[in-house]
Amino acid sequence: INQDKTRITSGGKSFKPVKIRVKNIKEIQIGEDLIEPWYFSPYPEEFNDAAVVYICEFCLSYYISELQFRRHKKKCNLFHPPGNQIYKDEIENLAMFEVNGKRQPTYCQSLCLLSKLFLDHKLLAYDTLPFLFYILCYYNEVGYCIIGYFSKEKYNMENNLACILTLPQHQRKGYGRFLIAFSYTISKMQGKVGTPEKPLSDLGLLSYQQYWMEAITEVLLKAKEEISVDEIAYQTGIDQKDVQYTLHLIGICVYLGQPCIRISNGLIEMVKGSKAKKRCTIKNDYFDKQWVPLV
Ligand code: 1VU
Repeated sequence: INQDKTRITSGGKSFKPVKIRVKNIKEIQIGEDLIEPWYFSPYPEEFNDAAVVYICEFCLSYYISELQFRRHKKKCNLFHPPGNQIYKDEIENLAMFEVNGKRQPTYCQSLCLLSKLFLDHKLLAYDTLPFLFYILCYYNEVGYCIIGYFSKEKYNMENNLACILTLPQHQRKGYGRFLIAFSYTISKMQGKVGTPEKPLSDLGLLSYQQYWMEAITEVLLKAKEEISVDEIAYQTGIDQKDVQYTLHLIGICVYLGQPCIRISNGLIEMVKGSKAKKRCTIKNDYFDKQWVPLV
């Protein structure tokens, strides 16, 4: 380990130095929440010694001085992400905003810095121009506070999601599932199927496996007759490879003279139970009627 806290490791046969960055930010405060980051994120170097990094819950700008942060809060006039509101659920007080990385580079770079604190396996996108960002917020009388987001490359024909995050204080409440479902809803609106960018983190994989399993089982249970992998992909927006992967993963592909699908009562109960737990599901009526996916 060097003095600058980088570690030189061997990367296989030919010796390749690999820099491993150690966690640099001790705590962040965003809104009312004080959160301990999980990983390194390239905030300016002077932030490394700060006890707390203060992050504005609306514009995501960051400060190490509480005084400067308070001054910022007095004059910050942003009360929602700087993009178009494309979805609103007035029962759950949830809204989705589409932010263009080309038009709002500062906000999107701040969002990437924030999300890197909880993502280990992704490089930080300094160039936000090729991405759209879909920000999930809950709203109250003060404004629209970020819960999580996913990004999507504008001109990628395969990947319908590049990066996904639910802020730690909101995790395990179904928002990750909501964001994943949203990415597939957009694919279906575009008449496409899609897959998330690889690699997936451990938590990303767990969330996707659960989503794929529920979405595919639901289609299978509704099917009145034989159904092909292509048809399942079409109905769910999940690409054919992920459909096949999931069918094998849940072990419902059996060979009875020909490939068949056998769904156990256990799986049906599990999917029903999981659905019953979900607080927020996507409703087509809640989309802005004027909005169409950009790409
Ligand atoms: O709650 P259920 O059991 O009904 O469903 C969960 C569960 O099956 C699974 N899951 C987990 N299982 C075990 N331990 C966990 N900690 C865990 N977290 C999730 O996923 C189902 C959905 O759960 P959720 O809808 O409540 O999901 P969250 O809101 O907690 O968000 C999931 C993500 C992955 C977004 C969240 O954990 C997160 O932001 N993690 C840090 C960043 C990250 O790893 N992102 C994914 C990187 S991969 C990538 O971006 C490329 C596409």
